[in-house]
Amino acid sequence: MGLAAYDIRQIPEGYYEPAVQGGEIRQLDIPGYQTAAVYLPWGYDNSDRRYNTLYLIHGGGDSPASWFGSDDLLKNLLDHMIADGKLEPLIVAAPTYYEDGCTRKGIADSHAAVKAYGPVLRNVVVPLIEKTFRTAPCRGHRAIGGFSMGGVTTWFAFLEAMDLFRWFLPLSGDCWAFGELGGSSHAAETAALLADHARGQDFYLHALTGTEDIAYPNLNAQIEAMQAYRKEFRGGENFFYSLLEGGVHQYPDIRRYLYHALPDLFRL
Ligand code: FER
Repeated sequence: MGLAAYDIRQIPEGYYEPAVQGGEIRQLDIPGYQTAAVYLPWGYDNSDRRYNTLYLIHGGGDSPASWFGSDDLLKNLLDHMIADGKLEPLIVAAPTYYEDGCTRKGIADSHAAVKAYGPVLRNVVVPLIEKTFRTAPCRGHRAIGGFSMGGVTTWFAFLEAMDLFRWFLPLSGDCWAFGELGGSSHAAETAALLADHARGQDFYLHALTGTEDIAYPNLNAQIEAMQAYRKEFRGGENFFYSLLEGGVHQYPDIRRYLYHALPDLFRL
């Protein structure tokens, strides 16, 4: 297949160890929802600049701590990328689609939570992040990405929030507009719907997954179907698809996708 690229960069040795210039993780209370984690880059408190913001959504059954808190691996990776000039300093907001007190986090419950999340993201999460932190508050400076159910969330944002986000990074997750695993079960309809929302819009979409990832068949079928819409999804211009040979449905490979894809965001 022509679109897929297999050149996903490897994370350099030492990037998971603490960097000399380290950012900070803050917890942010979101009304009605479980607490979000927010990465602020090194130097945030000593500047008055505004930052690009990535909204980064966790997988089903996981939490913001899956990105920031359970370990420092992603924080250290971002710190090193920024310190080495590979990535402009940015804010990474990791909110959750799970409501306060939610304990049912199976696939059907998570699907329902993600489907209901669009208005929350729009009316609660983004405004609160932008009130609390010095973000650059316009779509050219906002990205959304996520892993698995967070990838599903990212595709919903593509359909529902093109006015809020310009940059989209679905990681090992397909579009569920036509139901669970809709990227494969309803590939043609999904592609047509996405194309309807893409038409005439200025956006950047980079989907990434691994060939051994459980979501690969679903995402791959969807991406193949999307390639029928050449005017809307222009490979190498606004549409990218990267595959890691042997990559699996786990955060270590997902962090590698972020390492590979983040430097190309926010280039206007
Ligand atoms: C997929 C997208 C999301 C997928 C699985 C998920 C199997 C999520 C699963 C979960 O949260 O348990 O394409 O393929």
